[in-house]
Amino acid sequence: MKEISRRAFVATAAVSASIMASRAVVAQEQAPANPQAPAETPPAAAPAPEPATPAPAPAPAPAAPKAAALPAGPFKQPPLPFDEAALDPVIGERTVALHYLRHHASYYNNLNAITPGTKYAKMSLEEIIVEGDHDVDKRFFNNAGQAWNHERYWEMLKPGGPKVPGGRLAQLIYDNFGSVADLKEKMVVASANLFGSGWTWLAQDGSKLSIMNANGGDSPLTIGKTPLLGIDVWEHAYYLDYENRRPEHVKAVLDKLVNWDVVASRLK
Ligand code: MN3
Repeated sequence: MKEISRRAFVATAAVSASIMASRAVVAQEQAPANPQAPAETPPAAAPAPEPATPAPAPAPAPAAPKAAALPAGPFKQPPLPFDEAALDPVIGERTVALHYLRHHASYYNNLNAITPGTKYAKMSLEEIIVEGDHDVDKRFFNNAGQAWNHERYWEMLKPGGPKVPGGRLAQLIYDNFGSVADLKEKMVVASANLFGSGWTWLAQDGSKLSIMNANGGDSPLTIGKTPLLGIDVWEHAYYLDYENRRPEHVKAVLDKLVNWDVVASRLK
């Protein structure tokens, strides 16, 4: 069945190539005689032959990847601190599986491929981020940044934590933003204004909290601030569940998933 379709396609392509070739010859031959003359209209290409058999049924959706693909090291991806279905329905199981096992894992695989024999081979992720930020070759910075960002991301989404900030973190949010609701609203707006792929961060600098957008794998680490809470707004983080509705996704994560104990534990 497939073989017939492929042969039909090859035959059609061969006819088209032949027509194109003859057109080129005609144009070349006519050009010197009368450059202003309109190009000869070639005969219309023959319609593609109908396939002899019905098209095959669409393949079933691929299963979520399995943990066997985890990077071997020396840079190793930490285990996901919850079940892949644990964030459903805010973030679906398939999104988590693809995000963790393919996207996040790829950054360790890349580091394991590119760091041997370089000054980065023995560094921690944080050290690569700070050092690699000044390197013209951004592969080290980008992959270490994304590996590190996602480690904090999964940790911060770990189910079971309080859904509202408390203690010193609550006071800092009150002092800097007026309320938790205002902080969340500003983060949603900021995320919507981030052009392309990146992260919307809540960062700390002493008693000052601020919201910042970062492109690609950048983070507050590169400007000496403490990353408290980072929302991944690369499309792979939300597209299966929210399509292009990024603000809706960010609001749902802030309202329903963030483990505020983990965020508070990052305060300096
Ligand atoms: Mn991501």
